[in-house]
Amino acid sequence: MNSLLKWAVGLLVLFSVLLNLALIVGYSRRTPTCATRSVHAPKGKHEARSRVFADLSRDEYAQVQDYMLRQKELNISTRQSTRPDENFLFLIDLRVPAKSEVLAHLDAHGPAPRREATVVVFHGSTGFIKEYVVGPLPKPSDHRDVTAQDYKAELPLSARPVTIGEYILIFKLLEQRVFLPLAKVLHESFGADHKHRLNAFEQMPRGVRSGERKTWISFFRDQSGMYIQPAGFEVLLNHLSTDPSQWSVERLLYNGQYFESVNALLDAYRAGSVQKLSASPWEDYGSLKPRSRPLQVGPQLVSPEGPRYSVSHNHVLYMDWSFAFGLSSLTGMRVFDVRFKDERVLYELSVQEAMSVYGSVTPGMGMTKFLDSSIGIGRFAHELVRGVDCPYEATYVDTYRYIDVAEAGRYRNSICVFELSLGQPLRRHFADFFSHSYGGMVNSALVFRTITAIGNYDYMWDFIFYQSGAVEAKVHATGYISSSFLVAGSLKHGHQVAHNVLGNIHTHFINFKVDLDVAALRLICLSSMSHMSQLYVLQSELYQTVVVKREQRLQ
Ligand SMILES: *[C@@H]1O[C@H](CO)[C@@H](O)[C@H](O)[C@H]1NC(C)=O
Ligand SMILES: [Cu+2]
Repeated sequence: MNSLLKWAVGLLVLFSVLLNLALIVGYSRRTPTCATRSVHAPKGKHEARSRVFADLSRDEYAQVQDYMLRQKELNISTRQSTRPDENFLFLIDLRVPAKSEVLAHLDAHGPAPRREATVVVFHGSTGFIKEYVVGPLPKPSDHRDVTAQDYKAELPLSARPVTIGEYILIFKLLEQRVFLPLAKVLHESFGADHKHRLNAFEQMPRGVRSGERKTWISFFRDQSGMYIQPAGFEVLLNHLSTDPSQWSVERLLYNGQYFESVNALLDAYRAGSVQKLSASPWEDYGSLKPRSRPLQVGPQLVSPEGPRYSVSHNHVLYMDWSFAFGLSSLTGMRVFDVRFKDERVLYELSVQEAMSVYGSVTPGMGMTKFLDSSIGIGRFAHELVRGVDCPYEATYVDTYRYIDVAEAGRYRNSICVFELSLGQPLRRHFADFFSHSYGGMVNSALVFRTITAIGNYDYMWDFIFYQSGAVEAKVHATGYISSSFLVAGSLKHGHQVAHNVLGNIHTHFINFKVDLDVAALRLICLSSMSHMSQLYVLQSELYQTVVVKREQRLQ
């Protein structure tokens, strides 16, 4: 009897240990239920027909690439190191179907428009850029050249953006024809050597006349925040030819003085007829590491009953709102078929362009007008960091892109969606005259966000859907300012932000496309904003304050 009891107790203990283990393993795998599941079903239904706006999937990119490679007469290469004189498959992106076809599908239950891709090929062998439409997806069977129809002109190869393949050749040229012969100058002037490298940051446009391809390249110390670490050295590279042996360094700027060739600078330096710079120690003032520890964890966003929105494929439901979304590699994020209480209020709201125009006495920054869509805006929508870029509990969406690559890539968590409490009632009244009463309404809004880091700048793009029926398109810029080496006359074009560093004056222009479908909508749209880079090195709160104030004025 005694031994039987012992056995029973032993088995019970073993069973309880196993059960505990199973429960611990089971529960620790679950994410917190309060943020992932909604207590109430969303008001509307997800619209499957919204797929007409969906970006291409990884399979679709591969199908289009395969199709293009099968067209032997096009002789296309997909290597990332493709040379400028070869034919390179640069871009594959969704060809958004015509609005009339989409509306027939959405509203009149017409057939789904043909799903097609836009394909851009740099024909290095013939000297032209071509845009093709390839379809129908998923199994493409034909392509047509739409360059003449879409651009009303032939597009010369010189107008193409610089690809990885061309960068490889540019960096090789700089190494062999600039850094090597000038090693002593660069070491004595900037402390550059094998361990202390100089990085190139190029300016735009690449020339002043149509057909030119000449780029001023400014050099920066290879340290964190290189954009505010300028060395006093810039070169003008002519890289028009598809044969890199024909490229030439046409001018150089050293400490504010111009030279017509590398040899001319060398000779003047040796003869002592140039105002020499002497290397100062490299200081790490551009680091993003916090300067002090935060006091404690800040407030967090919590949805006790789960999210009040729902994301399915490329479609979002939120209270009275619904919309489809996508991300173009070139222009950036976009939403389509935006409905409020089932009524379409916007057919399209999309980012189109982010331009910045700079002033400087130095040629690099002085010439610069960045037209970011020419490099690609959506292309730089990288992973968003939970709890910093978006709230922890936000919904994160992956995107897939094909631009200047050998195969389509996945960009994890590059879009986030969340509902935000606005911290102020939508409306309220407290009656203290005649009678006493109070009525107030909590206010919150849905945020659809991407952040694109285009070189020095990080643009934080928000489309915000308010319960009042308003939509806001908003952008904040952060990251690093663009800077140049301080020379005589520089201070007319900005403010000094560090030793020998000028934060150049500049203006941002931001363009959105708004295709409004009803008159009743209150739409807040920023079309342009400007600011001067003032007395700060990192763009931070101060900068945001400036932007927010301007936004308020525009509203
Ligand atoms: C195709 O392009 C390669 C370079 O990528 C070239 O060597 C070859 O001659 C081309 N073939 C034809 C048929 O044009
Ligand atoms: Cu700026």
